[in-house]
Amino acid sequence: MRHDTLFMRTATLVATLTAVDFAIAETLHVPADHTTIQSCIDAAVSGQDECVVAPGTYNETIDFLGKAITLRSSDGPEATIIDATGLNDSVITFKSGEGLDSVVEGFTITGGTGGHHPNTHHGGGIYISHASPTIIDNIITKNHLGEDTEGYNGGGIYLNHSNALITNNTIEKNVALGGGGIWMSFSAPTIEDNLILHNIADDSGGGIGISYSTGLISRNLIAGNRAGMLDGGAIGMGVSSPRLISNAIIGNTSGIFGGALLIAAASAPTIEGCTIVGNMSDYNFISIFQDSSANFANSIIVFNSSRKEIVSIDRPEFAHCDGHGNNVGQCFVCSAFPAGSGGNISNDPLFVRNPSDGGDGWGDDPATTDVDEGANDDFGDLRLQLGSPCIDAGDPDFEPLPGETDLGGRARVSCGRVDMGAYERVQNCRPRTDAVNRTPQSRHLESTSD
Ligand SMILES: [Ca+2]
Ligand SMILES: [Ca+2]
Ligand SMILES: [Ca+2]
Repeated sequence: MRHDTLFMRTATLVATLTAVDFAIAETLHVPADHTTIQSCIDAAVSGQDECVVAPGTYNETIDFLGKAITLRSSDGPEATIIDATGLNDSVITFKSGEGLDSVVEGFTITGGTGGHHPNTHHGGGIYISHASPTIIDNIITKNHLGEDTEGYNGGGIYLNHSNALITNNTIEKNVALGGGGIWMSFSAPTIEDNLILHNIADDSGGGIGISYSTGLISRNLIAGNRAGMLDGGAIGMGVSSPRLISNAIIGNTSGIFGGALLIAAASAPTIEGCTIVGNMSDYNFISIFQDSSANFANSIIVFNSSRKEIVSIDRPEFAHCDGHGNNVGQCFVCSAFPAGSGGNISNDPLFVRNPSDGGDGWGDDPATTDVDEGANDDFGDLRLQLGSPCIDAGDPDFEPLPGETDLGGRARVSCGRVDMGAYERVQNCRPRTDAVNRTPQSRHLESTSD
């Protein structure tokens, strides 16, 4: 009897260990195994299974339910569409403490109107609160937060208390009150290698709206976004200090302040290796105020414009930047840009091709419903031509992170010294003949008097 008991215990223990050690991760197929995406997530075992979705259009909304699983398409975002049209909610929701091992990969995410609060809608495409999932390789487009609600942020993606990873997505033509493309509050996400295009914020932050947040925003193309009535065409921030690294910020507009950037309410971002070109607003295209500061380094800030004079703003710091061709006298950068000191210059950067709005402005003007003025926007080719004054003109002491690349995916530093702007030019690294016999000190003096 005693022997039997011991045997049974041992058998139970072995069975338990076997179940744990040899659990087979299952790939669940939609619609073959589960007719809807949500029913697949309902069935999936957290930390173990994945849901793979076949091409098609799925009219549903998704909640990850806290599960550490990968939800991916078999054939990529163009062929696999989650459309929440008519369902009056966010398309995908993370609100149960999900971490980076909860993954959405390879979908078109559209038709969302946000949800989750009685009178306010947030997160048309993806709603993330107190969770930090991975959002990769999706097209998040034409999500439009309801206009009859009291407040609504994050047309494409809404982040609240989140350290999410958002990478390799196209976030395009979403509409919200704040943060047309992305909204973040109390968050520190990583937003890398995305196209953030033609989103509209009726209020602030056409591309990205940032509130009480930090985080890393790097290697994104942020272009043609619009903050209609207020400010921050590309990015609007308050009480925030994110790092903006190697982004191209092109052709964004706002109704009042900061066609490119609004930096307000004790914000203190760093802007490094960025190319900021062709942005437009009524007042200064980079607006910095309410005890805010901004450190610009190794960046190109050219051909931007503002229609009216400056109002009160705080002074940014510039080091090794090119400020050139900005609309004269009507913006901070053009009137007070410190060319000739701190490694700053004022020269045409010689882009391969300058951006052009096609003659009818950047982005779709909502006032004209019959024509999309954004359709002819050309965001140019902002790589540097041979002979550009921005080549090897960045901070000589700049050290890239291991594996860090420029916006085009090349090494961030070529020829021993970083270039200004988002794109590094790779070329033959011959020593300049005029510099051969100079000491480092004399070269330094020359560079500061450019
Ligand atoms: Ca246009
Ligand atoms: Ca229009
Ligand atoms: Ca270089």
